[in-house]
Formats: sequence, C-alpha cells, structure tokens
Amino acid sequence: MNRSVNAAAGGIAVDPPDYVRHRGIIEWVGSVAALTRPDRIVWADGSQEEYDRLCQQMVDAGTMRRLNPAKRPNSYLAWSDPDDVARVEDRTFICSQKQEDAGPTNNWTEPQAMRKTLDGLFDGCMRGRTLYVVPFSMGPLGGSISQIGIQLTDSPYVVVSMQKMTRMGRAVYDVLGTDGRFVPCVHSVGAPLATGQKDVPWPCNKTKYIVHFPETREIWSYGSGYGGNALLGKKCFALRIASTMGRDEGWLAEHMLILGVTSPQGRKYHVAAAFPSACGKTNFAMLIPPAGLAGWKVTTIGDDIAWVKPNADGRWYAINPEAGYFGVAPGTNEKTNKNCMDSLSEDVIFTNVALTDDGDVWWEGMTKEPPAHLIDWRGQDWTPEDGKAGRKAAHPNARFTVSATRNPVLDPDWDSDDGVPIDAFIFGGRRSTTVPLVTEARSWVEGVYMAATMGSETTAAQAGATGVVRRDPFAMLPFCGYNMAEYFGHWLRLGEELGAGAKSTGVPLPRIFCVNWFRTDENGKFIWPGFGDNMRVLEWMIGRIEGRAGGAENVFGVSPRYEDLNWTGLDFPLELYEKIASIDRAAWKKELELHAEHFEKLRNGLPEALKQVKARLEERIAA
Ligand code: TSX
Ligand code: MN
Repeated sequence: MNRSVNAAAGGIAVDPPDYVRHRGIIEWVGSVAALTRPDRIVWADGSQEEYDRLCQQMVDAGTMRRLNPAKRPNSYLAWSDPDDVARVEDRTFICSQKQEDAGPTNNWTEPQAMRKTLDGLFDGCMRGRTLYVVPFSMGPLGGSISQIGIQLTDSPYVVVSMQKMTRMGRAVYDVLGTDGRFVPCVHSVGAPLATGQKDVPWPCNKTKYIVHFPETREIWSYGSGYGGNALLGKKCFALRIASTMGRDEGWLAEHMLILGVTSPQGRKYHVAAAFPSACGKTNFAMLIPPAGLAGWKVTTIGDDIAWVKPNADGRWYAINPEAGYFGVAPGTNEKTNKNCMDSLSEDVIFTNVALTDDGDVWWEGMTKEPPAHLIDWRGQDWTPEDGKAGRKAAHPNARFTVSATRNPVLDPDWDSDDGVPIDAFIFGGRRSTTVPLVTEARSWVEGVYMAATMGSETTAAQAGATGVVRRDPFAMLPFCGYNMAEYFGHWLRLGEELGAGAKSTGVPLPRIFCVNWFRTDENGKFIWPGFGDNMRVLEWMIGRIEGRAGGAENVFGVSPRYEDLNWTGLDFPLELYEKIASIDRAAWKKELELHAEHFEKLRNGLPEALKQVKARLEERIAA
C-alpha cells in the first residue's frame, strides 16, 4: 500500500489486502476515511470466521444477544434504538441535477448543496469506530444482469446483515478486476465516539439522510442503522439507483417477488409480482398449494426485488439481486407461511422481536397464545396483560434476516447467472371493494395502466386513517429513483420494443394481471381465503398463458367466470364468488375519478397512451 493513500486517509492505514487490485476503490476508501476519521479500516472478506467474530463482538457490546442454541442455533437478536425502527421516507432524497428528473413523488435537493450538507455531517463521523469495506454483488457473481457495490460502513450489524442479504465477500474483487464498475455506498450511523467514551448498544443519530445521486450512481446514508436505511444494497441500490440504470440502459428494476410455478404436467412458468407493503409478498413467494391442487408446485426465486432484462431470444429474464430475506416477522406463523417459519429455524438475525424466557424469539401472530412472560423489543418485562392493554411485545416492523438458502422451497434456478424467463407480471393491492379477485389486462398498455393506478387501503398498523386508498404505482412510489411519469413511459416503451420483436421471434409478451385478495363483506370480514388458495388464481393465469382457461370480459379486463376456476377441495359457493368478482359500475366511476386525481399529480411527462386508456375505460363504464 503506498504512502500517499495512507496520508490522504488522514494518517490511518488504508492497507488493502493483496486481492484488491482496483486503484479506484483504494483511493475512494482513502478519501472517505480522510473525511470520516475512523480509528481503523477493516476490509471485510465475507468469511464465516469474520461473521462469527463480528457477532461475538456485538454480543459483548450489548448490540445483540445470542439465542438459545438448542432452540435457535447460530441465531441472534438485536434491539434497535426506539427511534430507529423503519425506513425514513421523509429523509430520503433523489439528488438529480434537475428537479423534474426526480419527479413530484421524490424529495429533491440540488446536488451541490446536498454534497455540502453531507460533507458537514460525515466530517469526523466515524471517530472512535471501525470503517468496514464491504464488497457485494447484487445478483449472481459475474452474472449477466448483476451489478457490484461497495459499502463503507461503521456498523458491524450492517456487515453481518449484508453477508446474509447479498453475495458479499472477497470474490467480488475478482469480478471487478482493476477497473470494473461499482456503485459506491457510504454509510455511517452518525455517532462518533470521543476518546474513552462508552458506546451505546444501538448507535444512531436523530438527524437522518438517505441520499441518492442518480447521475453519478452514488449512495450516502447517515444517522440510521436500520434495514433499508442502512443495508444500502437493497432499496437504495437495487431499486432507486438500479431503476435509473434500467431507464438509461433498457431494463427494469422492480419491487417484485419472483416465483416459479410448475404444473402437474411438469411445465414450469415464472411470474413476477408487485404488491405494496402489508399485502403478504413473502407469503405469496413461498405459497404452499392446497391439497385440492395436488401436483402444482411453487418455488421462490425472490421475495422483494426483481431485475428484468430483455434478452436476444425475445423474452424477459429476471434475477433476484438479493441473496436473503429481510422480512417482517409479526403475522408470520405456521399457517400463514410454513416455509418461512422453516427458513427461520437456524442461522437468523432477528431485530426488534421479543425474547422468551428460554432464550428464543416471539412476535405477535407467531402463536395463538402468547407466552406467559417475555422481554419486549425495548428490553422491558411483558405479560399477556400488557398485550391486552395494547402494548406490543415485538415492534410491528420487527424483522428477520436470513439467507435465501435456508428456504425449503428455494427455486433450483434462483442463482442462475442469466435469470429466469418471465411469463407474467402480477400487480396487487389491498382493496376492500371495487377491484375484483383477478383480471387479465387486454393489452400491454392496459396492463401498464393497471399497475400505474394500483392502490392499497391503509391498515391499522400504518399511520393515518384506515381504509383510505393510497396510490402506489407498481408498488414503486418510495423506490423509483426518477420521475414516476417517465417510469410509466419506460414500461410502455420496453413493451413496444419487445412486442415488435415478438413478431419475429413468435415469443409473446409477458401477460399482465391485477389481483386483490382483500375484498370484505358487509361485516368487514375477508371473503377470499387467500394464502394457499391463491394457487387457484395462479392456475387460472397459467391456463390463460397456455390458451386453455376461459374468462369473461368486463370494463377492466378479462376475469374468470365461476366455472373457470378450479374449486377442488374448497367449499366456496357462487354467491361468495360474485362478491369478490363483481364489477360495480358506480364504484368504478368513483375509482376513475380517483385515477384522475392521481394522474393530475403526475401530469408532467405522463404518457398520452395512459390518458387514452383512461378515456376508453370511462366510455366502457358509461356504456
Ligand atoms: O399474505 C397474505 N396473503 C397472500 C398469501 C399468499 N395475507 C396476509 C397479509 C398481511 C401481511 C393475507 N391476508 C391474504 C393473502 O392472500 N389474505 C388475507 C386476508 C385473510 C386473513 C385471514 C383469513 C382469510 C383471509 N382467514 C382466517 O383468518 C381463518
Ligand atoms: Mn419491499
């Protein structure tokens, strides 16, 4: 390591290992160290030894506790600062040169001004701490759709989490070579330590900034150690920065799970599905078909993010850029998601769930009856009486972090270099009225319209009034790194290009479907059983793709008639089906007025084709 880099790093040794041959990285680490002034720099290698050592260090520091190895082998529980429990959307910025490129749905600050703010915040912010250099690949190492990132962080919790959530480790440097492209990600919890100052279990700062520079493909995150704020490969890179890359390079970065469906005849299909939060994405990604549909198999490629690229053969291929699941624990149980519960049997990092007296974990909805005594996520004694009084043992946004390889239904192609071919896109939301169980779009542009107008009703667990429809186009509202209206245009353009190509290859475009598992009856009870029975909807979709399944056209698209669905093993009478499949013209008239309000907010750059679809829908409803 040459002296000039060490000097530039503020006098501390940068000392990259021999296997790091990328001068750009070495110099960048030196410059960030010179700004943030850590006590030392550690080049993370992704080894098991490193993981075990950092976990032990955090156990000693009180950040994590080791769970009972007889109950939950190799697993840990971390409790965060009570003010650092979720993503901070109001502190998230897209700093493009022009404000219109961030669009009306993102916070924007002029990049030079933001850089000045960050320079001030990061100045000396790692004093007394270690700067870890974390190399990671989003997607299979060296894969054709994959991208590389390097995260600099002063949080050991982030280092071990990145090891579960990404392909992290020294092999990344072999892919990068001496000059490969990478996304620089700088992260600090923003809690420097004075000489001799004792650390707290979960250092963070009241001031938080989650900043993206889309043009230079950089991420700077300050003040939080939690989830999407701190694991920069996830929302920041794989969605916000990657969506911008995709716009510029002709591909898609989507907030979608990817699953494989194999028919009883052994034919395999792949679908990618976008849902807003609190719709059960991870449950859908790990769905277990009901007994009546024996022979169908569902396998997981991903549970949160999909990168989709058109291929020379005329199809779209998708990868899961992640390598693990950072999922919401509350509500997960043997009934809602047995495969997920099995994934959590060992080698897990839990955050903000409750601790049982025998050194295991518990959260609301894990078992019908809570244990007689717990330590809650804030470290306080908890009994079922507290639960009845409304005090939760686990934070509602408590999480598990686990490698995908723990999933018993992990798809054999989940790590395939070139991804899996996508046969259908599904868009869903939580709607108690109006939107039917399932509808196939009549065309690509009508499918894009469905996705662009999708919305979800707020639940009690979320902020604000319940039952209000919030538009969350493509489930990308907090995650699109550029102008949302332009993003709709990107989807339309890719469809046109692929559709044109399809004429020569004979490969059709992926189908687009809209689903809603959440219609309720007069008493507010869910009508559709959901969960495994959603396989009936998937089966119908496959039937449509294969040209077998029937349906009936309505104003919105094509939906199955009662007789078009497979009811084997489920007693679900026609009267109930009508309640979840009906189209109420008056409700749709109101719905389209809400679409108009939504489009008004996105009017700058809104594609003409979507306005035309809306006009056609209005005519149909009036007819
Ligand atoms: O994940 C869900 N899915 C998708 C599963 C593959 N959830 C949970 C959402 C919160 C994260 C659902 N909740 C689904 C669903 O399909 N449907 C519902 C509504 C519902 C809730 C409970 C029951 C039925 C439907 N039944 C009983 O409680 C017995
Ligand atoms: Mn998500």
